[in-house]
Amino acid sequence: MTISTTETLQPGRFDTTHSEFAAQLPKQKQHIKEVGDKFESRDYQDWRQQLKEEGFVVVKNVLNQEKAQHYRNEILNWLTSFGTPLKIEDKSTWHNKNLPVHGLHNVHALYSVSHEKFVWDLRSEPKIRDAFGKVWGTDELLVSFDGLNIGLPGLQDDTDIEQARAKPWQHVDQSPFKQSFQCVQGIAQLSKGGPKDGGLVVYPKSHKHFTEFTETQLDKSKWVRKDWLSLSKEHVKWYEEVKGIKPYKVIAEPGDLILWDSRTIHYAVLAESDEIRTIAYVSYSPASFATPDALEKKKEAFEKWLGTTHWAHDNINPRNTDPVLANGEVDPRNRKEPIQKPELNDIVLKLAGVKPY
Ligand SMILES: O=C(O)CCC(=O)C(=O)O
Ligand SMILES: [Fe+2]
Repeated sequence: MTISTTETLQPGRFDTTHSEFAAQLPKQKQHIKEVGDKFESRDYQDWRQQLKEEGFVVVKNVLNQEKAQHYRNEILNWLTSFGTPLKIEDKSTWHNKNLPVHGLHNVHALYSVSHEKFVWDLRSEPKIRDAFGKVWGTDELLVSFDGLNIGLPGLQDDTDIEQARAKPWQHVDQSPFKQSFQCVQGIAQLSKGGPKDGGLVVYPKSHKHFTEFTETQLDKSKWVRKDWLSLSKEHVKWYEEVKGIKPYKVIAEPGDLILWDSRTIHYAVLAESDEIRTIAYVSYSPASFATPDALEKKKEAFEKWLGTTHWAHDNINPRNTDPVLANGEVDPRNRKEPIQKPELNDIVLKLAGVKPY
């Protein structure tokens, strides 16, 4: 099955007309800013200090090896559940046409995968929730309905797509209209993430220059509300040459949790090794950050088994596009619900924003 661009997969991120939250909800905005400022005003004796200072951190061993292996297997079983010739043990079958429709950068977020039971089991893991709880100072959290990243080294495709995929794609996942610490993104690392393996690249400390960057390097009249900002070569040059910030490949092991501030510049690199990258995106924020409107949208997305973006509490724009094949037809293998539905327990319903705290 052929690739679809990130744009077609994530309509919500590109919908600039949605939600006038910033202008209309000053109280909510103030609350979010206060919580974020509080985090940044303190010093910590643990990993939070690195998150605060460097804009990213690896929290070790939030899952034991058995669990990491279990979730990895679930991801690979899901990938091979579409009745295509794809076989994990046979590299010659690693062709894009044998995969479910996904984003250019190996993000899988369609076919209701965001709501598979194993994804919800992972989101419910106590040590993952605790890590975010420590950042935000509350265990009353919402979670994003986010996707997976599955990187098959040397995945075959059309040459132009292979070339596009290999290029750096520096970006931040926060709108310039949001000028404070308010979203922490996460990767539950389920495969090896050594120097040669596929993985996240960050620009340490770049989060500290977000305000200056957006005010001086962007045309303010073109600021958009979506939580996605792609950086041009000139923008990257500004960070590298004016601010002296260099990219850093994050090293992580199965069972670790990578966290980063959404204002930190980042992208992912492809593997130079044989390791299949298997990770799940997880992001949690305080339930108090969400407006009634956002909660309503979240509930609807949950009920329809739709994914959203990296953000748990805002810009809840469901990914309600069908997977479209290269020939323009909707994939006949499309699913409108997960293969195995999650258990609708209290933890899941509260994280989903369906049940109030
Ligand atoms: O897959 C990755 O490491 C990064 C993807 C990304 O940019 C994100 O999750 O915001
Ligand atoms: Fe990102």
